[in-house]
Amino acid sequence: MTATGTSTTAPPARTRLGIVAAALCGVLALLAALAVGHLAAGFISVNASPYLAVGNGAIDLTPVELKDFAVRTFGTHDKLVLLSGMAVVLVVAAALAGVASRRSPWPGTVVVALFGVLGIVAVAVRPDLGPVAVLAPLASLVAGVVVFRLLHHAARGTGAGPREGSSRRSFLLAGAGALAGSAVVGVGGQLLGATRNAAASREAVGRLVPARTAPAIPADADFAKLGTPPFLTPNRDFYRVDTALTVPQVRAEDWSLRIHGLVDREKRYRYADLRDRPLVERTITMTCVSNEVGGPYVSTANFVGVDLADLLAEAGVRPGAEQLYSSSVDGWTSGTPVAAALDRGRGAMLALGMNGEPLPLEHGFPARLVVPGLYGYVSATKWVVDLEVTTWAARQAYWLRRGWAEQAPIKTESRIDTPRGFQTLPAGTVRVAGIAWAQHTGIDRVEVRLDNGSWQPAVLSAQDTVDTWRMWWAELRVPPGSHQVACRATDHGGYTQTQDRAGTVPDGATGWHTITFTAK
Ligand SMILES: Nc1nc2c(c(=O)[nH]1)N[C@H]1C(S)=C(S)[C@@H](COP(=O)(O)O)O[C@H]1N2
Ligand SMILES: [Mo]
Repeated sequence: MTATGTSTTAPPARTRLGIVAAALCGVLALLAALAVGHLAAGFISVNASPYLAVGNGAIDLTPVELKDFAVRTFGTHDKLVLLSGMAVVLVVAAALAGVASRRSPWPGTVVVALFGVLGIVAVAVRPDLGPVAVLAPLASLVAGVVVFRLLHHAARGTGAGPREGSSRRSFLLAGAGALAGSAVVGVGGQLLGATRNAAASREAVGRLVPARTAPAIPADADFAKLGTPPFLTPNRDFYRVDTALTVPQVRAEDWSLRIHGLVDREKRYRYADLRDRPLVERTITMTCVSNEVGGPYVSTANFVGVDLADLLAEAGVRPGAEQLYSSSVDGWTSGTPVAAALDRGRGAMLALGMNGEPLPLEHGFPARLVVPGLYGYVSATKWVVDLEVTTWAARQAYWLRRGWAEQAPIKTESRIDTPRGFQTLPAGTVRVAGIAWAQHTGIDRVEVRLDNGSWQPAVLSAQDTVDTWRMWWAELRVPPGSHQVACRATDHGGYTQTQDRAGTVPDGATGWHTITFTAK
């Protein structure tokens, strides 16, 4: 307990910090440490910023069930949730460390230093950062310890005691100074980091004009007026799934792609070499394996790039090659069957552009892989820098090591977009509309069913190619009351979606999308 003002034992009271001051010492030292780390990272790479590095480390260490839950629950906001959660934990821990240091600065010093060590480890294990990068968390550690000691010293006597008033003033000054300094340093780091942004490089690329364009999209390829998505997903609406807390910044002029492994000759391609080739354009619907039945992780774009099969042929794939193991600049990896990558009928691409622009930074600028018909985690490496031709035994990609399947063709699925679940509508004729996809096989028909009635056929949009989604609509006679509507697709291979519900792990969800609505 704090000594009260009536206490006559002045010496212990003078050396004991007030509880608020003690907590502030911890929190302000934390802020200073993070800010200094961020500034130092500004000179190296944003990913060396200890806070981001610890967040990235947390993502890589998260058990697959938890990660799946986070993606399901928070969707694309999962990263914001993680960073905010970390902030809360750090602030609380720093405050507690401060409170534990009311008599002596040592407990707080140790905790601050331990945080620093955590940052150093998180940066040191990142595959995309060189050894110099640990200087950022090291600077962070030093700043945290120094600021904590200085504030702690200034706070002496802020507990009840004879010097209470004056020491409170000097502590407040020191605290305000630390706060302002952290803000300046942190913003400086942010501005410095922004100068390494790849946006200007992307701007400078200009138009990527395909020599071979994709087949024209049929006029009635979507039923957007009836509540389906537009056929081509605008880039800003295209779903985004990746493990990167900060979008990797790779300038086209610094980028190159290496092809090696089971090949006759190792190859290295620069951006300028590739963009000067005759480019191909393909319309492709991408899907994430983490898409729940009815989920949002499916989008379609016109991709422009080069045939992956051309690049692999130039390197000369050797017999015995099974896996194309691709790595992104931030160390994420993916394993694609070599057969799928070489199959010219499938049309796997190294894409440089998307919907008439260079790839957006968050979709993999300068270059990514896109392989029609395979879930993104086994095919669609963004910020790709390395292709190793190898075997399945030799390399295990990021999600394979975390329990997802080695082979992951996209499953035939369909989704209801209108009505929305739990919507209330006038009874009578209700129009149901949605999307269906069966990449590389093609959608043959979609049926809908009210409650447990009989299946009735939906009207399908014109087929673009078998690699893109199709839209559908149907009208149902609906009496007043609460109802369920379900849909199911059948592909050109004759497969009708199974009713059996399966979760996303290990190779994609199954089941019929069913929604509940009320007719009045
Ligand atoms: N570098 C990198 N590439 C990646 C991923 C990733 O985490 N890192 N995620 C993959 C997954 S799981 C999917 S579904 C697609 C999503 O691509 P998009 O974000 O452009 O929609 O990217 C793939 N490429
Ligand atoms: Mo994915």
